[in-house]
Amino acid sequence: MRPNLEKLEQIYRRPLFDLIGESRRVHLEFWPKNEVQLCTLLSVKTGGCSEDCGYCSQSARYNTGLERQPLMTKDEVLPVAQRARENGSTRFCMGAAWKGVRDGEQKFDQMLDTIRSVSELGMEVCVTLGQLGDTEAQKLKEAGVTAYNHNIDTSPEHYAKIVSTHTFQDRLNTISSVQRAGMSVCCGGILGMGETEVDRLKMLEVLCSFDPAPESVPINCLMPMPGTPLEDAPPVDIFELVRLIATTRLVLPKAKIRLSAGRSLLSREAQALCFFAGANSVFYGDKLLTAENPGVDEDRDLLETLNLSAQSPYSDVPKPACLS
Ligand code: SAM
Ligand code: DTB
Ligand code: SF4
Repeated sequence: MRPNLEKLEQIYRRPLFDLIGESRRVHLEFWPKNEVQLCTLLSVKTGGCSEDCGYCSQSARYNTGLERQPLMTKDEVLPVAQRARENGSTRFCMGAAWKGVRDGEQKFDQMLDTIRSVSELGMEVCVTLGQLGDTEAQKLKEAGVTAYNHNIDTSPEHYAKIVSTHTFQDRLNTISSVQRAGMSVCCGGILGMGETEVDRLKMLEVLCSFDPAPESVPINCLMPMPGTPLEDAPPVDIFELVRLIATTRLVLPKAKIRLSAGRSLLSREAQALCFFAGANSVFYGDKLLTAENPGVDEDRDLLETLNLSAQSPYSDVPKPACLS
């Protein structure tokens, strides 16, 4: 389904209980098992980024007090990935504070080497390294990347108010390279950057135009970072978040919808409503890239209370002992 803005608005503006009732029905049709995908994030290169994304603690343009960390070695990354797997994560996502990567660069070769080793652990491997072209995408795919995360973050119109060092079209070009290489696309955005609800639906309209459709859609709520232009942005209204999740579930029924950054700012009840409306994936582990996330124990307790279980990626990968 490729809904236009008018159709998306019609869905989004339905009475709340009609909307989430319908999204729950569709959710159960495509995802009948009451499961949530657990993904662990690791920032493999932190801070000092050339870009000026107004929400990001890692931009070198702002004094955010963040300590920079150079690219982690394979030997540093592997134990973290192993622990994530033992904790029940089925997707491991490595993020780097880069504008992008180019074939031939030492840092790209180092990443490829790390990816090859991580992919042997049997988890889905996702990376988010910024801009890339066809050659880089092909090499990442060959190294074992299953999904590439590259968010469009907001509407095409609002994007230029948040970032000036690259364009919305640059983001789309990278996504096209990822698709040509045959990797899954993980693409979503951030709520709470001063955009309107219509901007959010315009972002969703773009996501719906992707061919193939995005395999996963992270929905982040802005975590205001001290020192960034958006440090004082007000929190996202929970019912607006729930409406967007429900609308996304209805128009992208097969996507994993990841309740992403900002979960530590939501109550257990608010998160429950998001899962009911169609979210079926989270970042799992005490830390996102630089910001905090609910603790593993807290999340285990929440999932148990809501009778949700961890989703397995490939049926032939044995479940870690702690979950069997
Ligand atoms: N540098 C790469 C890029 O920009 O694609 C990868 C890392 S970047 C930190 C990945 C995504 O994290 C961003 O596109 C944005 O959606 C999300 N993000 C970053 N800072 C955030 C914040 N303060 N609150 C919510 N989401 C954030
Ligand atoms: C995504 O959509 N959210 C993640 C992941 N993709 C890379 C990143 C969230 C970052 C939150 C802020 C931080 O930790 O600095
Ligand atoms: Fe750099 Fe990515 Fe942060 Fe933008 S979002 S400043 S590209 S790390």
